[in-house]
Amino acid sequence: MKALLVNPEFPDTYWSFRHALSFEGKRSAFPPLGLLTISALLPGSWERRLIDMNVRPLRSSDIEWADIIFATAMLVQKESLRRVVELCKARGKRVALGGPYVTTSVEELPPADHFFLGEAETTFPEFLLDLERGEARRCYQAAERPPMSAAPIPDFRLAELKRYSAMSVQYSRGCPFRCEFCDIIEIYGRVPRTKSNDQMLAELDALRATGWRGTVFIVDDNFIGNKRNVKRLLPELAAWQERNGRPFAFLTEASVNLAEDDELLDGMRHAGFRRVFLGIETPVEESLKEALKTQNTQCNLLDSVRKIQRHGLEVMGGFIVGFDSDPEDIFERQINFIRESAIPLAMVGLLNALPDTQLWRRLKREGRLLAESSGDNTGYSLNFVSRMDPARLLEGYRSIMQTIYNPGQYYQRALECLKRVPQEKSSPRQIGLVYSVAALTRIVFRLGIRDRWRREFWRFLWRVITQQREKFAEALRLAAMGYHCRKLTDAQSEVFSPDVKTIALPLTLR
Ligand code: B12
Ligand code: SF4
Repeated sequence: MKALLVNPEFPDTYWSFRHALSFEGKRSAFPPLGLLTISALLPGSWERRLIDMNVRPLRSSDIEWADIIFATAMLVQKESLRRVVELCKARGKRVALGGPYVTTSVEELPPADHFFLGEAETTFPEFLLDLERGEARRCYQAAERPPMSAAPIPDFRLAELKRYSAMSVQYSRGCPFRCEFCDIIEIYGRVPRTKSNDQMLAELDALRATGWRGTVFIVDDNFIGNKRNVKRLLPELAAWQERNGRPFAFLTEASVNLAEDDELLDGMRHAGFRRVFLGIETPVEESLKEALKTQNTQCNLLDSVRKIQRHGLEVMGGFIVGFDSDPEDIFERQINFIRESAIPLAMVGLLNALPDTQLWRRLKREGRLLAESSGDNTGYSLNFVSRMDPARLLEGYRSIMQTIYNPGQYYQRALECLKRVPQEKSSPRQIGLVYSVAALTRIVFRLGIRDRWRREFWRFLWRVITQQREKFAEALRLAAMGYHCRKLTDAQSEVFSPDVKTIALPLTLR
């Protein structure tokens, strides 16, 4: 059998990092780990090809070659997925779909042959047996979430590693918290399941054996969801890094209560964690309570961020506007918080009701749902009737994005962040390699010569060189990321019109 695994195209959003990746000569930030996992579950005798459409186009010849197509998607990829299915079905191919969009969608799904809802470690082997017997069903959904011991080592070699800026591995699934807007706890559950230490280290060995060096994203929804197990893993991870010449710099996602735990912070630092994405959401306590994000109300958020930064971790943050409890001055408060926290990469989004979340169910009860979310919470669209006047909300959201990604503001935050986060002596070679001469030349040409904000760029660089020269490579990375976010902000603001996307659409439920 010949299996074609397809990751549909992402739109150009803040999360695509596209404008920053071009400096490094990369096509995409991360490979599709779900498909690499599925590939590892296929029988050894099967031939397989991965087409990540964010890295290379899907050609007719790829489809012709295949006996069966396996495609994944997040909500935000649904249009591209639909086109992929049409192309494959037009050629008479068998198509199977899985991933978060298929799992949570309330809309009619594209006309594929098989659907996998939820995690596939137990259902996929069952499907393969059914297929062999000619009895493959239309829908597969496990009665229970599989243990992480069932997850195979992903088929890393299937991906064109050179085209990505980072690799992904996963340690745990699920999160113990209960934020109202979150679909993680619906898809992956509230009891975090982790891999064993041996399993995790074997995965890292496999990744290292591919020749990969540099950033590795531990894609857990909340890396510290099971603190007890993480604390057991971290010393082993640090020892593994030491033994292997510190090949990886880790990046992950965690809840803000990470700041309460010095043992965890020290453990992460020693194990080579360099960046962490925190779900901060909002500095407004009432809105946090409304969102059931109580873990963020039990601390001083600014102090927590500062403490994490002091432990050698650059903080990236997720922020949301559009809660019912948001006060009129929410936009200024978010801007001030982001400035004071020195978070360069602040991913601010509009509250979106993702399918089948607690928020979705409440808004449905209240008769306030308008449509399925586009999946992109930065796209100037609301899928529910907001308490705040929608035009004011969208305008305020725009003002946040334009302010925080204004180069003056952005470079200031980046400088402050560099100052706060101590440089690790033993960062992997990645920084040197990634920001090689070619990347440096591209950045200088684009930001220092062609860009209309070049004066701010040179001022930023001058201050880095004179005050924190050892962080030069980090500074360039941040400059590239800021450029990406500004390009998107400019592009989105141009097409933004407060009344276009808030029109009620008929909601068709599956
Ligand atoms: C890494 C990651 C990213 C990476 C991209 C990774 C990539 N190239 O695919 C980055 C950081 C770029 C990213 C961005 C975004 N992401 Co994201 N991301 C994740 C994260 C944390 C891990 C994904 C992963 O690798 N998982 C590990 C693999 C093993 O799990 P899996 O993909 O679920 O696959 C399993 C099953 O689903 C199934 N399966 C999956 N596909 C298929 C296909 C077939 C055929 C079969 C049989 C089975 C199958 O089998 C696998 C094994 O069980 C998930 C959360 C999560 N826990 O998965 C969110 C998640 C997928 N992202 C999400 C979102 C919303 C986004 C953004 C839109 C951000 C935003 N908030 O606006 C952007 C969109 C990207 C863009 N450019 O616009 C949502 C998706 C919700 C939805 N219903 O679609 C998730 C679930 C998290 C969340 N709630 O916020 N993301
Ligand atoms: S902490 Fe993050 S992953 Fe956990 S429930 Fe809240 S939003 Fe979801």
